[in-house]
This record gives sequence, C-alpha cells and structure tokens, in this order.
Amino acid sequence: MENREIAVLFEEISNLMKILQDDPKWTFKAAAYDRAKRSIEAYPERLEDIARDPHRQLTDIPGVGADLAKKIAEIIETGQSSYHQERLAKIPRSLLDLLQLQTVGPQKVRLFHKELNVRSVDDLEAAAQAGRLRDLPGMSVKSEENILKAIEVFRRAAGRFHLDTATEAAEVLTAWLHDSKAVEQVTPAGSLRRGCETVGDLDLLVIGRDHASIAEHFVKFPGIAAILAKGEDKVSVKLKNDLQVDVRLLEPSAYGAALQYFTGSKEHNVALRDRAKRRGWKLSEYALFHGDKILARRTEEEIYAKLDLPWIPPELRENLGEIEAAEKGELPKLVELGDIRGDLQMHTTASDGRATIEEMAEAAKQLGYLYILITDHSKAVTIANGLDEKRAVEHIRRIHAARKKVKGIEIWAGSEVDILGDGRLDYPDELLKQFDIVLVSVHSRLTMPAEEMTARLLRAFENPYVRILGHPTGRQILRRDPFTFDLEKVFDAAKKHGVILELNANPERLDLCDRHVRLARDRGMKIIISTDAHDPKHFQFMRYGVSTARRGWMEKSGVLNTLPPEKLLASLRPLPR
Ligand code: DGT
Ligand code: CA
Ligand code: CA
Ligand code: ZN
Repeated sequence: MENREIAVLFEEISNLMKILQDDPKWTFKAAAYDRAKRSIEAYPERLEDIARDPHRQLTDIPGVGADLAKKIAEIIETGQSSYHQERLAKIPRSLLDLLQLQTVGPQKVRLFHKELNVRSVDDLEAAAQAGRLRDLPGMSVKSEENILKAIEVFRRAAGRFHLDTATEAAEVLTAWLHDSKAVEQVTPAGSLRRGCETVGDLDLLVIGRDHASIAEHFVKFPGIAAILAKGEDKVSVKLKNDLQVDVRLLEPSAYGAALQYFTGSKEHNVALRDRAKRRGWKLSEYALFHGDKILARRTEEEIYAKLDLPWIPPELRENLGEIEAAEKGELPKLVELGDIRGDLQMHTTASDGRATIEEMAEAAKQLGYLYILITDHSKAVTIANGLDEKRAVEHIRRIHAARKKVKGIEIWAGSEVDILGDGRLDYPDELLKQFDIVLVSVHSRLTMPAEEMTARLLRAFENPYVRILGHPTGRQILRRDPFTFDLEKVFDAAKKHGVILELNANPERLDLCDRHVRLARDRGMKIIISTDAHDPKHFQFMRYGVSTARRGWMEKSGVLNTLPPEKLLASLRPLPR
C-alpha cells in the first residue's frame, strides 16, 4: 500500500463528508482528513512500514491522531476503510465524477444533487443545457457555461492518464517483471516512449526465455484489477487505477522491429511503411522484408539504416517532418535531461511549498544543479499564502542568508508575481528591483476574452523587471483548457522584450505544450524548463519537461537553463540601470 493510495482515500472521505454533511461535526472532521491527506502524501517514509514496525506509531505523523491512525491501520490491513464504504453507500458512485470538473467542488455537488437530483455528469450536462443551473444559489449564466465547458474537457480526458502516472506504473511493472529470472529486458513503447503528455494505455515489450512462465509471473502483480487477455505472446491487464497494460513477449532476434512498430506513432509508421513500399519492401511488427527475405529486424537502427535514414528519436516520431529532416541529415540534436544545470521556479514554506529554502537548495545540489531560483507567490494568490510586500522583503533577506549558508550552489531570490487582471503586476517596481529574477504568471480571471488576455500579457511585458513568463497558457492537462489569447502576438512581444517563456515541467501542466515549444523554436526563441517544485521530490518532474521540449524539437542551445550561471544571467533581459 503506497502513501498516495491512503491519501486518495482520505481525500474521498473528506469530499463525501462535505457532500453528505450528515455528521454534526463534518466541517471539523473534513478539515482533519484534508490536513492528514496532505501530510501523508508528503511523508518521506511509507506508512505501511511504520504500521508494521512494533516500535513506531502512526500518530507520530503530523496531523494524524488516534482516530485517523486506526483508519490508516485498517486501510493497510484490508485495502479499504469501512467508514469510507458506509459514506459511499449513501450516494450514487457516479456523483463523485462531478468533482473532476473544473470549478465544481463538494459544495456544488451537494447543491446539484439536493436541488436537481443530479446523479452523474450526464445529468448535470442535461440540467445545464436546460438552463436549470443558473438560478441556483451562487450560480449564474456564466458559471453554467463554464460547467458545460468543463464537461467537454472531462469527456476528452476520459480514459487517458498523466505522463507521470504512466511512467511510474511502467517503472514499478518493469521492476516486478525483472523479479522473474526468465526476463531479460523490458522496454516501454507506445506513447510513453514518445514522451506524450498523456497516455491511453501502456505497451511493455519484454524479451525473455520462457514466455509462459513470464506471463504467469506478470499476472500475479498485486496492482492488477482484471486480466483482459492472456495468450502465448501477449497479456493485457487493467490496473487498479484503471490503466490498461499490454505486455508483448518477444524473441530477441525480432526485438527492433517490434520496438519500432509498437513505439508508433501510427502516423510515423504509416509514412515509414510507405517508404519501404516504394522500394518494393514490406515493413511490419516482425521485420523489414523483401518478399520472404528478412532485411532487418534485430534493432531499430538496422531498420532505419536499411531505409537510408539515421535512427529517429521516439519523441519526434509523429510524422511532423522528422522523416524529411532525417533524410536530409537535419535532425535536431535534442536537449537531454543531463544538460540541465538548474531550476528556475519553485516554492517554499514561505508560500505554499513544503520545504525550506535550505532544504530545496540541498536537494538541488544533490542533483548536481549549479543554481536555483526561489519563486514564492505574490500577495494576490491568497489561497497559496502569497507574500505581501513586507514578507517579500524579509523573504529576500532569508534567501540571501541561505546563499551564505549553503555552499556550492547559487541561490537566487525571485518571485512568481501575479499578473493582475489589467496587466499590472502584483508588486510595485520598488520591490521588483530587489529580486534577482522576476517571473510572472496569470492565476486569476482565466476566462476573459482573448483580446483582453492578449492585452493583459503584453502590458505585463512592458514592465522592465519581467524576465520569465511562467506556465504561459494556464492549461491543466485533462482538466482545464488553455486560456485563449493571440499566441503569435504574445510570442512576438515576448521575443521583442526578451521575456523568456517557461516550459513548466509539472506533469499536470506541461505548459508550453510540445506544439507551442516547436512554434517558439521556429521563431528562434529560447525557453526555460522549470519544475515549479512545491517539494524537493518534485524536482523529478524535470524529465517530463525535457521530453516535452524534445517533442518540440528543442536543442540544448534553445534551453537557457542548460547554461552555467553567469551565462544564464547574461542571456536574460537586461535590467534597467
Ligand atoms: P495511446 O496508447 O493512445 O497513448 O497511444 P499509443 O501510440 O501508445 O497507441 P497504441 O497503444 O494504440 O499502439 C501502440 C503503437 O502501436 C502505436 O503507437 C503504433 C502501433 N500501432 C497500433 N495500431 C496500429 C495500426 O493500426 N497501424 C500502425 N501502423 N501502427 C499501429
Ligand atoms: Ca499505448
Ligand atoms: Ca496498446
Ligand atoms: Zn503558478
């Protein structure tokens, strides 16, 4: 049992209490579950290990008292919580899907259920289309419209998973497969290997000696909810989180052909197959053939080479010009995770982060980074405990003190300053000039018309202290569409003013997305890849940012945080003198 699974159950209990309100102390109790949930998620050790250790207590975990400790013990013991089950039995399960909708929280769910007997997303959609939401307390024509939009996003998201969810599942399954002595090699293929922002299902390719025994071992994986198919060379299962996994058992001699085929994309494969056809050959998941004769199949390199092409990195395989570029010897030399020298967006306990400046710096040092930029929120973001002017000045002082204390890494004082609705910034210039680097972002009034949003961003760029634009489109993958603005105008203005666009590497954002990175690249613009870490472990998100940059054809020279510290500072917008 992973901490995250326990946290998910606690979150659901809290939501159920807020929807049902059947306990006189529900506000108090729900808040306790929320607090415990955050603490469990962030806890560095597995709760299961603590529960099994006779010398330790679950109540040592912050936010966990005797009652919650008992609930955790039950979850670890039985995989579920009777308290949770009892509450769940009181509503239709499909009602909880409403919580996936942007702008819909437990209070709204309760309202829709009580007033209109809404039992599912379909019910809610029908009610919104009939104009029956707008007259409920706290609702309006506009919020009714937003709910219809949110339902559209929800429908598109159905059955797809964030890149980190798929990556972590692939890692756990790979480790599990290697526990079988018969397994020699495991490689994730499909959209995961291409670094796509979402994954529909996981395609694992396995080489090993005894396929039957590998299949037997695989289906014993404890995270499996259902076995969908089990044949000689293919096993399909559904995991408990609903992610489907297709495992293909292969011979080493044909591994390259299978890897090439199952990596996709389909569009890339179709183009490559046409190329083979034009030579009178045939390309399949088994080999590149001339009649019955096998021309290549052991490695991908051999297959591409036979077709007079260099090996093409998986992230480029979308049939968006990569085959033509490969043919001309003009494939980009893509940026790599190992090229990254520092991280330029992160939060600490001063606003909504979970670690101190020093802890973040030490963790970054462990990764071999040369610099970090601390960017806590400005005052407008009250829900994230944004800093007012006075606290910001104190925070800058603390960052300077940390710089003296932690050696071997540059610690820069920054801020993620809110761009207010009219394009002004949340801090005055007097304060902005005291930061080493100012990053700005939009966090409010996301639904304004495109023209207003464009003007808002352009106005922000006019401020001479603005050097980086954080998560430029504000999208949240599978949850919220980007806000609308004139992308080309904003890119051009950023370029003109020397404002660098961030690629936010948080797997729920990946903002800029791959297409926008490519657009920026084609305009000769450079980017910065940042994790927006709220915890040292979020530094690991960098790899998702890098794979998105690679999908956008970015080279090392296009990513400024591959530079050593002095060169990076020299490449940013010059500060006013
Ligand atoms: P996903 O799972 O929706 O995130 O995307 P993929 O790309 O992983 O797609 P998936 O799992 O359906 O198939 C894996 C790869 O297998 C796909 O990228 C290319 C190859 N493939 C699957 N079906 C076909 C097909 O009908 N034609 C061709 N040429 N390739 C296919
Ligand atoms: Ca797939
Ligand atoms: Ca598949
Ligand atoms: Zn932000």
